[in-house]
Amino acid sequence: MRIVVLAGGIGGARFLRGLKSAAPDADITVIGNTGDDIHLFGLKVCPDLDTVMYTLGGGIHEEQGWGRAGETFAVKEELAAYGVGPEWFGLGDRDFATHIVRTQMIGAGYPLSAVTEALCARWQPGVRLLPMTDDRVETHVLIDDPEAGGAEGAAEGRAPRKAVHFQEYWVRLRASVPAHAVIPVGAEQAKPAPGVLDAIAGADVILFPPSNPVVSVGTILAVPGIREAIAEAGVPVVGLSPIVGDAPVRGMADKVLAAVGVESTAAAVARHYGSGLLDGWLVDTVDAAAVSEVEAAGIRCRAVPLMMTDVAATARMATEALTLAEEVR
Ligand code: GDP
Ligand code: FO1
Ligand code: CA
Repeated sequence: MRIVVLAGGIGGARFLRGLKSAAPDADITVIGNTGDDIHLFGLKVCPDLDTVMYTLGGGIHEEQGWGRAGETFAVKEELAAYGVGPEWFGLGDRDFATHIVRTQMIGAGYPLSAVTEALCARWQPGVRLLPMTDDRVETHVLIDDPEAGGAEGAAEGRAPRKAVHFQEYWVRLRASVPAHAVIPVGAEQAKPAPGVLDAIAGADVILFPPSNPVVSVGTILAVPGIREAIAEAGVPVVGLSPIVGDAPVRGMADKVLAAVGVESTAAAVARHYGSGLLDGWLVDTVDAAAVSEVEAAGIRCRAVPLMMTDVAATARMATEALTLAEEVR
């Protein structure tokens, strides 16, 4: 069975570990979000690709969910001693090596997809990991800026606003201020990476893990051609809710969902994807009351436990998703 999964970072990576356990013989292609990518210290950092690679390859910091296990921060401390920041982004020494290899290969002319394949040759994630695009896409978040616009902006009735990189919104600001808009800068001009559209067209089933619907799955769908290919693949598309009990299990999905005018409920996220894209949707048992609302929107829905507490529980979620896919096929 050929399974295509659209993945962000932690939610996507943990789900994939369960999926691999539930379907050990499946041929799994992961289309990874690169909108979180950031250039720091001259290096290209791809948090979501690395989170998937390290998690499936056994190198992840388990409790944290991102970055390397057994990490040290000598380089970060030395940079800080030179007064070179940003000090708010924690790049560890082991992780730095990944970004150095990646940046070196890109400088030598390799596309990100080829670089990712080379990095995965070491980690052996057991899936084919493709970036959504080889082109540069950077998610920015529009926030209030009391220092900009000044009297002129205020006189015109304009709220002074500024765009910050998604990592600045999340890691520096901890999503503590409202997000007015989420902009995947460069997405409109981006092309799907080699292999992405072929994987979708050749899939037997397409899964949306419990990844962030706006800044992970939403960004992948913003690359022209990907949403269309999924809708036209003619195979079951099944998603799992990252919202449990009207709140994200972790992270800032509530903030970025508000920015796109979507309530933080399992049903609202299903309706946001829509029946044109989604055939099936899993909500957590605490959200069982949402099932009828989702089905009324033309999406087959089941309530099952959706907490990824360990690999066995996550494998049961993956099995439920594949079972629902067979039901809607
Ligand atoms: P990120 O890039 O690291 O933010 O990871 P993803 O976008 O792949 O996934 C983030 C989403 O995973 C968040 O919105 C969380 O609510 C969701 N999530 C994390 N752990 C769980 C879990 O155990 N169950 C469910 N249903 N969602 C989860
Ligand atoms: N998340 C944090 O909360 N603080 C950090 O300092 C941080 C550093 C970091 C470095 C490499 C990497 O791959 C991920 C890192 N993350 C950090 C996680 C990252 O911001 C998130 O996983 C996602 O991009 C959010 O979707
Ligand atoms: Ca992410």
